[in-house]
Amino acid sequence: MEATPSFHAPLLDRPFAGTRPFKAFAAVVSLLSVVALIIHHLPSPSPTLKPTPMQPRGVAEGVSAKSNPCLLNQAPFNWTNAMFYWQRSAYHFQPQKNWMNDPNGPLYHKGWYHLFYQYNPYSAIWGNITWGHAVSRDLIHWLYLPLAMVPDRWFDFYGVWTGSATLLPDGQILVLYTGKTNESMQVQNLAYPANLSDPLLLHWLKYPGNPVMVPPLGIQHDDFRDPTTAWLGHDGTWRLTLGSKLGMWECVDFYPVAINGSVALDTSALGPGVKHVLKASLDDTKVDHYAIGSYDPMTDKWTPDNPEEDVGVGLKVDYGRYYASKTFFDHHKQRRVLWGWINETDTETADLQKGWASLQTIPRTVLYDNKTGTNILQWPVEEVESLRLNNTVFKEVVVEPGSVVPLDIGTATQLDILAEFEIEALDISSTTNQVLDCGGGAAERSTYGPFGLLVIADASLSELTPIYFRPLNASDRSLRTYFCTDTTRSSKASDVFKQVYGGKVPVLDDEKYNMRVLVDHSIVESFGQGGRTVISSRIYPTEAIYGAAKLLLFNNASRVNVKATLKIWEMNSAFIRPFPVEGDDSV
Ligand code: DQQ
Repeated sequence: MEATPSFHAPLLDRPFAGTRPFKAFAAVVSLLSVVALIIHHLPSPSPTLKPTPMQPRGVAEGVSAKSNPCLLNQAPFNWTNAMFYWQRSAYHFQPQKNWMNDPNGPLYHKGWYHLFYQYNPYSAIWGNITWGHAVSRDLIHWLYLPLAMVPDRWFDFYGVWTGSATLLPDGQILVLYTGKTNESMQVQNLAYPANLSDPLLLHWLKYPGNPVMVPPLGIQHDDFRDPTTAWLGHDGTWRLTLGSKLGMWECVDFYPVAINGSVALDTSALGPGVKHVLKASLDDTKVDHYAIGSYDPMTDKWTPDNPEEDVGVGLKVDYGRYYASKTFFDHHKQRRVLWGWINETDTETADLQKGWASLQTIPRTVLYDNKTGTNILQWPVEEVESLRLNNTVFKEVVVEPGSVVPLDIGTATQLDILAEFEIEALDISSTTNQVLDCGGGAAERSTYGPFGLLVIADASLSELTPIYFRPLNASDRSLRTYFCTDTTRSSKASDVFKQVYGGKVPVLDDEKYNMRVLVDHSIVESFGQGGRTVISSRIYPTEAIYGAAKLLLFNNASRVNVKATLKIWEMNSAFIRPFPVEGDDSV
């Protein structure tokens, strides 16, 4: 396929002002020492109660309520139904309506993947938190099921909050979740399926002896939440981690990765050749941070490989709009699968008008990157490729400094893009030092970049979202590369939070620059260098929608040509609809 270059520099001038890049700061954290959970014989099940409808609660009443403070003084944009309709994703999981946040208790059981999620059955803003439930054969096409758990006991009266599932060796499934009690204390509760032989796990029972854990001495009553999947220790005791506070850790995740980088491991795996990833969702900044380290099962102590890149000060799971992620070991396909919550960057007023808010990422496999030894690799599960339709290939398209090249692919709102870039005539020694990071966005030029893709752009480039590499000279004359997404020009609407996202990405000597980008209407998930650095972003264009959405290459380097080779698939929509469960109207 031929691509026609267009020689002008449309990214140099900003047609409208963006917000300053947001800077995460290091939080001082405290992780509760590993808590032993001894699982006793379970008592006989008791019937669950009907959900009690409650008034929606706002920011002041709880964690996780969405807020984009900088939008408070913005005049509301004149959104139309056609714009709202376009924003809804076609192949990402989201409920039929209303609010969703954290993924909870993912598991595989009798041929079905189960996803539970924090869900408000009554509104498109956070509140009334229950466990929504959906099942899938392949992690892509989903069937909504009735709510799995609702706040109906004193120990979860103000919300069935986040939790994880543990599969016991005898086949039982146990869920531990945080309940916010009738006195607003955060406690940990046990729940289990009423009927394990039901592949859909439709009915869930709460252990009558709940709570099984209450905040220990010295921990505030509202700083004790989000238990991980448990793992079996050398002494036959199950262990798990929970988040607590100096700088609140939410949704902690803790799992082993194989150093050889080729296999995934069950959560209880230990021994030589194994490292452990510790992830925390930082409540202050709403960012998921992780670090790789060593776990000593005898002392239950985890030590980061690189103390300068400890949890909270080093790597992010995803540098975009992403939070509360959780992995599970998929024993069916022997892989570790990561889910993450992507929230909105528009206003709550707009969410209420749309009738929905938030979606989940495409599930990603996670492996240790044995080439760099410093990071994990995230990659969309292979099943997403079943949605690929026709593809278009572009070979060695030369993009000159300060130019864009339109890619003629027809409809450009549902795409899976694989792109490889080479810089011509790289000469590190002759360049000067430059500002590291993603800079002020794609309009900020330097010797070798930025270069990459413009997704969801209109013909006049009045709206566009650049996804790009920014190779820069560090002071030691090494080349350091950043992988970035600039949403500052993705929408003309002023009541949308816009930001430049990104982080450093290792590019090894024998590697070309490569990215994979999943475009699905208002969600764009980008994977740099095979998934070493990942960025999920929300975009709300007003003109670059439906048939007006285009895809282009750009090169805003000041001195070098870039050569791009791409394979681009149009993506089908996933089949996501209610499961016909008799007598249920809650899904
Ligand atoms: N969301 C849940 C909490 C968790 C927070 C409440 C993270 O359990 O800490 O909806 O988004």
